[in-house]
Amino acid sequence: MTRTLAIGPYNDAEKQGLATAFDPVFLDHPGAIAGLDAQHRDLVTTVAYKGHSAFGAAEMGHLPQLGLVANYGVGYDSIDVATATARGVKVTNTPDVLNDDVADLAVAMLIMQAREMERASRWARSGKWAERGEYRLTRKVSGGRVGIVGLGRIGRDIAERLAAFKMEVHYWSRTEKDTPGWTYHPDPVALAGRVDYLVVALVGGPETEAFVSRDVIQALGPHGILVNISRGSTVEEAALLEALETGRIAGAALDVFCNEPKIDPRFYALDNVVIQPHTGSGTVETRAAMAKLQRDNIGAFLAGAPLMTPVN
Ligand code: 8YV
Repeated sequence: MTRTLAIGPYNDAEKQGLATAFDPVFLDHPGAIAGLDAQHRDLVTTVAYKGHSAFGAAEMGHLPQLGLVANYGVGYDSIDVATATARGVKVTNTPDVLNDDVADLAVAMLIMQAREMERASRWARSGKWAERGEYRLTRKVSGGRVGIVGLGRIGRDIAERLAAFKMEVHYWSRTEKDTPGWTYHPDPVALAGRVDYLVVALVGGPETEAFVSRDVIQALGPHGILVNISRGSTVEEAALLEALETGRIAGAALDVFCNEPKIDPRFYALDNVVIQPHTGSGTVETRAAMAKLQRDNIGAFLAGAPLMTPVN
């Protein structure tokens, strides 16, 4: 019986990689752990985790010998790290290898929303271009003012890309960073009031829950566009929906939502929202790199070597 469980929606290549390296038992969902027989659960030392369902005290409680939860993803807000630490369980994630893809998508979504690319495409496809003429004018991105909420590794990569678009870069972060030419705002409401575009690049989890609050959204104003590539939980979603429905902000481009993938259907009815199904890191190259880093962490743990990217 294997010491490793691979839990979550792995694709074929990821399954193959894990199977070759560790011959794990694959489970679709953490809820399936309880269904394993107790003899097997007692042997498990390692979990390769993927997905966004909660992995907490109940799941860990079924695995008395658990020593490692190796998360597939930079964000590990679904894993109860405090409980893991208290139980002596190490947690690892997959930072950095996805920064480029997530930053690329953030920039693409910002432009897509400002230039109304999805609506303009529909205009052309539906024959309206030929019937009614040119699509209406949209908004200029280059040279605009952008605010980044959370200047971690991904936030910084987004800001660098947008600086190349000659944008004025403003940011909020827990502490001021060494970023010559970029303007720090200790207050997220003040930041939102100064910019045309607000890009959320926070970590998920209880500390950032609804950090982009009703007041922040209100401050962004009727010409403002919100981009979120972090977690649905970082934005006060009810306030965002209201602001989009009533024109209190101009639009949003969202890769993440509360209750993914069963997102609030009110989003589907909105013309001023670009929706992506949480694909920030979703390229063949980056997902392969994430899968490898997850396997490297598991390999190191099983060999008693230092972990590559521990979070606790
Ligand atoms: C997910 C992500 O890992 O890295 C993160 O934090 O949100 C994504 O890259 C991916 O969707 C697989 O669950």
